[in-house]
Parts: sequence; C-alpha cells; structure tokens
Amino acid sequence: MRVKPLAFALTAALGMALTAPVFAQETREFSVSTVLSDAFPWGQAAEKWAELVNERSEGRMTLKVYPNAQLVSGDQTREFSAMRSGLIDMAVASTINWSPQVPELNLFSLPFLMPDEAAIDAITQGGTGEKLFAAIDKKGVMPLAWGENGFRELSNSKHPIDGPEDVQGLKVRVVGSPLFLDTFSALGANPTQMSWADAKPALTTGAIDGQENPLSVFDVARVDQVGQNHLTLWHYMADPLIFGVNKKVWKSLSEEDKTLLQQAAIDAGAWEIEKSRSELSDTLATIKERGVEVTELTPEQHQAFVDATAEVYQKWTPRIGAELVAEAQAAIAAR
Ligand code: X2X
Repeated sequence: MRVKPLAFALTAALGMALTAPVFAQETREFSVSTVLSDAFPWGQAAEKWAELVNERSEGRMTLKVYPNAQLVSGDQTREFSAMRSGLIDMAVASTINWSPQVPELNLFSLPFLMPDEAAIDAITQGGTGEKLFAAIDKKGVMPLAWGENGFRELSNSKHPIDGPEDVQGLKVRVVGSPLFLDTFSALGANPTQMSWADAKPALTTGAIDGQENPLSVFDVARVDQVGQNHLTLWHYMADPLIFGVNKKVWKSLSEEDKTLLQQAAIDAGAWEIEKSRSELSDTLATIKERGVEVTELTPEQHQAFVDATAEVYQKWTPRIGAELVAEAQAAIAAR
C-alpha cells in the first residue's frame, strides 16, 4: 500500500488569484492479486472493482491489479498466506487456490456436487456462503464478495473422453488442492500438480496430456494451440472467485470506505458472473470452430464419472466439515 498526498489547489487556472486555501487529502493505493489477467473474465472482475472504487471514492482509493500471480512469483497457492501476512493488500482469488489454507473451500471442488449455475448460487448466496466467508475470516483474510471462474471442463491431446476408462493413464495437470489428485487418481489418471504458469509450457512440450479449466480460460489462453484437441463438457466442478482484503488494511479503513469497497466488490462480482455466464455459448462455438472435438455426455456417461469419483466424498467430507457439506447438498436440492 502506498500513501501519497494529493494537493487540491484552487489556483489561478484562469489567471485569477488564489481564491481558497490549499488543502491536502490522502490518497491510498492498494495492490490486488489475480491469477488471470483482464483478457479473462477473472481479471476483468478485478479491473471492474478497481474502476468502481476509483470512481466512487473520487480517486481517494486506487486499486492496482497485479495479474499472473506475480505477487507470489506465480505460485498461486501461496496467495492466501501472502494476503494474510500483508504482502498483498487485496485479491480476486479462486476458491481452489485458497483451499490449501482454508479447507472448507474444498467444498466447491467435490466432484459433481453442483450440477448447474443455480447450484453454485444456492451455495454462495445462502447460509453456506456465509459460513464459508466466516471460515476465510477466521483464517485471517476479510472476504467481501463472490465472482466466478466457472465450470471446469476436461481437455486432452490423446483422444475423446466419454467415460472414466478414457482417462486411464492420462497425465493430467491439476491445480492447488490435493483433492484434485484424489479425484483424478480415482479415475485412474496420472495427475500432477502444477501452477498455471507452468501448465502451458508443460502442455506444449507434451510433458502432460491434459488439463481442466473453464471454457473462457481454454478459449482465451488458446489451449487448443498446444495440442489440446479434445474437450469433454463434464461440468465436474466450478470455482467461484472471492474478493478479499488483508485484515490490517480493512481495519485501517473508515466505516464509509469499508462500505464503499465492499459494495464495489459485490457490484463487480455480480457484473462479472453475469458477463461470463452470458458469454459461454459464444465461447463454446468459437472453440468448436477452431476444430476442437467437443464431447457432451449422456446421462449414463455422466453417472459413470459420478460413481467413479464417489470415494472422494468419503475422504474429503470430514476435512471440509460434514455439516457444511450436508447444508450445501440441501441448499442445492432445494434450488
Ligand atoms: O490454475 C488454474 O487452472 C486457474 C487459472 O484456473 C486457477 O487459478 C484456479
């Protein structure tokens, strides 16, 4: 965070004499960490937040976005710790990347928990969402609002995938939480954990066969250009984004600025969720036009994946919290 004086001087702009005393006002600049840049909905959410805060505070608060997890040298799973310790002031972060430090966030990564967008909303917009925010708060970061990275789909360079048997032996790059190692191991794949910064080079050299990410990421990052010609729409999980603030920074703000910052985060998050959902069908069409073979699953094929990954619930439900999982399932059932 940088604090710099901003002098407002009503001086002789039009050749007039000084008509009012010069007074100083404090402006503050805060760093905002993201993994993806504003070429992606994720980075756009952060830029929207910055824009709204700047506008509404009339320049008193400036948010400077640092994409590509550069504030943690690309190691996205260290973002939460860096925020807690004050190396980062704010972030728009994926639940996946914070889940090593906040185990409750693994809820969203339970395979096939959320069948559709309404199911994501049933969690984030209800009591379960509040409990998740309380867990983040307890671990040392102030959560303000939700955004969305999106449903993560599976791509690979080898062959079409429409059942667990097709995943056997595939080297798949997975993200932050060890839960993903369990999901892909349950499917018989050979998962390896790496940061997004390392994933594209590994796909290019063929060190790995596959990856999973939302359609927007597959499209904008041109994952098709590194040999990922097969894409299965299995919607096995979605990662929401969380707008968060370092606690010390939060406590240093006036009540008015806290409200301003949080309302801007809520508005930027709602804007981004709507935008990224509305772009999905065009994005899919673009991906198909590029020659990627897209596989959609029949209900039976989908069920085979659900059955094959059921064991992940046994292992992870106690770590996430049995009550929390049950509450999320009830909220989804009632959506
Ligand atoms: O690393 C990924 O796959 C990404 C960009 O989606 C996240 O940060 C969760």
